[in-house]
Amino acid sequence: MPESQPHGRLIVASNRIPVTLRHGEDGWSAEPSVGGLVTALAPVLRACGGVWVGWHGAVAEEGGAQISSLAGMLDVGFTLAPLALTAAQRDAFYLGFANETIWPLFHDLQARCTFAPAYWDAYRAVNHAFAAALAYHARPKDTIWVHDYHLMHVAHELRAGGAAAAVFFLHIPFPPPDIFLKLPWRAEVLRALLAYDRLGFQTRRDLRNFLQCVRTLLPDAALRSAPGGATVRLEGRTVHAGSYPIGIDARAFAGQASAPEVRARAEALRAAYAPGRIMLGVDRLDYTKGIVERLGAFRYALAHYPELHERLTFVQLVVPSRTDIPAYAELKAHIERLVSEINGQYSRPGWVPVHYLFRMLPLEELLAYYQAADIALITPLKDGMNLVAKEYAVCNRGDGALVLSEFAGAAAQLGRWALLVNPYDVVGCAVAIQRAFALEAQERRARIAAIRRVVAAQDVYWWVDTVLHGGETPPLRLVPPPTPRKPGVQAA
Ligand code: ADQ
Repeated sequence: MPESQPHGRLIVASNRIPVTLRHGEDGWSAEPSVGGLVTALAPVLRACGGVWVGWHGAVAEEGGAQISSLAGMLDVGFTLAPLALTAAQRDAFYLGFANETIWPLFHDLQARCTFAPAYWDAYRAVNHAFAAALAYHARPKDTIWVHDYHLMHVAHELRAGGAAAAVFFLHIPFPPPDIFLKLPWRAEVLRALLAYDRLGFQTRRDLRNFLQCVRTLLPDAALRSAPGGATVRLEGRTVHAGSYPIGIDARAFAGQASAPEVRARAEALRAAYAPGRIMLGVDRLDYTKGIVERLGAFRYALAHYPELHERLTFVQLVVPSRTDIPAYAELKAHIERLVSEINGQYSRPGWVPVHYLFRMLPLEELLAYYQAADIALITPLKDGMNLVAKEYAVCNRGDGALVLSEFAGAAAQLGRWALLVNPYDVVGCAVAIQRAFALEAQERRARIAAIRRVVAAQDVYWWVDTVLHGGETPPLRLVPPPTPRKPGVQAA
C-alpha cells in the first residue's frame, strides 16, 4: 500500500469520478464504482482526506445539478467533487476531441480522426472547468494527480493560478512524431503537457515517442536523461518524464478467482464446452482492440488446422462502450457478421466455434471465464497496457497460455513468456493459436508462472507508489524464456 503523502493531500482528477449512475422509475441513483484505479487510490485518498474531481457522467439537461449533489453525498471515505457537462460539451469534448480525435490518433489510427476546431475549443473549455474545480479544492502543499488524455490541458490552465504541483499519467499510448504531427494543435498539446511537474507513460516506447515529439516541435526545450526516464527543461521549469506500467490488484484477483463459487462456476463452464478447450477474448467494444482481426485469424486457423475443429471454442466477451459514436456501432455490426459467418461455415452438431457475449459481466462471472479458459487471445492493434492480460495471468488455473499482441503495453513486461503476435498478421496469429493449443502443459505452467511473478511484483500499489514518488522502475529479475522462437510466433 502506498505511503502517506509527504506533501499534503492527494487531489485526483479523471474524466469520470468513480461513481455509477442509474436512471430508474424513481429517477437517478448513484453508487460507488469499483476498479483497479479506485481500489489503489482510495486508501491514499482516505488517509490524507483527499478529493477526486471528475464528470459524473450525465449532462446538465438531464438534471445534472441533482445528480451532482447525489454523487457528492456518497460515503466513500474521501471527497467526491462531481462536475456537470452540458450536452454540447459532452458531444464536442468527450465524444468529439477525446474520442474522435485523440483516441484514434494516439492509437496510430489517424484515418479515423476528426480534426474539428469546435472540438478543440470545447476541450480547452472543459479542461479549464476542471482546472477551476482543482484550484478550488487544492491547497499549496497538495499533490494533484491528473489522469489521461481527456485532461492534458489542465495543468496549463492551473498554472495561471499558481496552484500546487501536478502529476499527469497517460493511460493510452503516446504516438511517434510521424503520427502526432498530424494534430493541428500539436505544439499547444505538448506545451500543455509540459506544464505538469511530472509526466508518466505506460512504457518506455511511449516515453521515447513523447520525447521525440518534444525534440521535433519544441527546439527551445532541453532534454536530459534522468533516473527512470528524462527531464525536459523549458521556459525556466524542469519537468520529469518516466515510464510506469500500470498494474492490477493481483492478490485480490487471485483470491477472488479461487473462491469456491467462482471455481464451481468455472467447472460448470468447462463442462459446458467439454471435451473441447476454451480460448478467451475479453475487451471493451473498441476498434483498437483488434476483435475483427482476431476473428479473421481464428477463421484462418480453422481453415488450416482441422485438428482444432470440435476441440477449441473461442469465447469472445465484449463490454458495450461508446455506442453513441457511429464507428463503434459499425464495429459491433461487423463483429456480429463475422461471428455468424464463422459459425455458419464451421458449426457441427454439439460444437459452435465462436461464442460471443455482448454485455458487462458481474466480476465473479468474468473471473470464472478467466479460470475456465485454456488460452487467452489478447490481440489489440495498439493498447496503453491491457489489464485483461494481467487479470487472466493471475486468475487462470496455473497452466493457461497467453497469446499477446506485441503492440499492447503489457508486451513490454510479459512478452518474454507470452506467445507474442503481430495482430495484423492473420497467418502469424493463426499459427500462434495452433501453437498455444498444442503447447505442453509443463511449458504452459513455466511461462504463466513467470508472468505471474511480474504481475504480482509490479501490482497497482507498486504503480501508485512509483508514479507518486517518481521512483525509478526497479529492475526485473529476468527468467529466460523456456523455448526458442518458432516461425510466426515470437516468444521473446
Ligand atoms: P481500457 O481500454 O478500458 O483501459 P483494459 O486495460 O483492457 O482496457 O481494461 C479493461 C477492463 O474492463 C478490465 O479490467 C476488464 O476486467 C474489464 N472488462 C472487460 N470485459 C469485461 C466484461 N465483459 N465484463 C466485465 N468486465 C470486463 C485503458 C487503456 C488500457 C490500460 C487501462 C489502464 O486503453 O490500455 O490498460 O486504461 O491504464
